Amino acid sequence: KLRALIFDVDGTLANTEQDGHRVAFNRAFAEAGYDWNWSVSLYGELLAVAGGKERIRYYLKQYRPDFQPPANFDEFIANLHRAKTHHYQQLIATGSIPLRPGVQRLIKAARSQGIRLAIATTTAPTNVTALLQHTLGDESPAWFDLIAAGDIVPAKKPAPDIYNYVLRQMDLPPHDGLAIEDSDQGLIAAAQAGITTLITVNNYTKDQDFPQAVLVLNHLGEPDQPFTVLAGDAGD
Ligand code: XBP
Ligand code: MG
Repeated sequence: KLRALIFDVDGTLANTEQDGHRVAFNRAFAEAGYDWNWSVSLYGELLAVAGGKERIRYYLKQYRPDFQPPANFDEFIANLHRAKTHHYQQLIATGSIPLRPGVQRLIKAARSQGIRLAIATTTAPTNVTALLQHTLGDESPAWFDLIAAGDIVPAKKPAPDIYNYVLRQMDLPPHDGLAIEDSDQGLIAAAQAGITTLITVNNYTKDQDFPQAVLVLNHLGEPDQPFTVLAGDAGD
């Protein structure tokens, strides 16, 4: 029996990457005096690494081989990332990034049927509450039994750690939950934790492969905007 929905955030609840996180990274870099500008297509490549701090490190190593890392490199990255989080929250506060189709409907339907809700994401916890509050209202973070986010586990997706953490904290057997993800890395994380996973693709993930997904949709759908099944069995 389905007892819980476990949502990914970025790319799943909302298309936050291109116009949210990417822009926030660029603002933080410019503010710190660096000419590192992440284009829409470069950012697509950088999304191979989950986690903002991890992504900045990867970028410097792969694309800025001449960059001389300061002695306190961890602190340097943490400071840049803190500035990025600040810019991200300012962007979210403008309300320019809406929830994807069907997200609000599904969350409300689950609540009314007593299905538990949780979040399993790589992004910082404050980014999750900011997005929920600006799209679903100030009370909405409390609708979730658990918001598992960011550095709460040492290994980010595609490691299963964040999903295992959610299962443990909710005392939930994996087969009682359904994960909703948008990316191959999120799918690998959830599947390794033994959780059935539904994928809703977006522009950054539409060409990825989702062999372990129970269902792949273009989005979750609304009455006036039906979803399309891209792979899997809609269960007739
Ligand atoms: C997506 C990510 C995050 C965001 C940036 O996470 O990989 O790193 O791109 O957020 P998910 P931070 O799809 O699991 O929600 O800079 O806060 O890491
Ligand atoms: Mg995602």
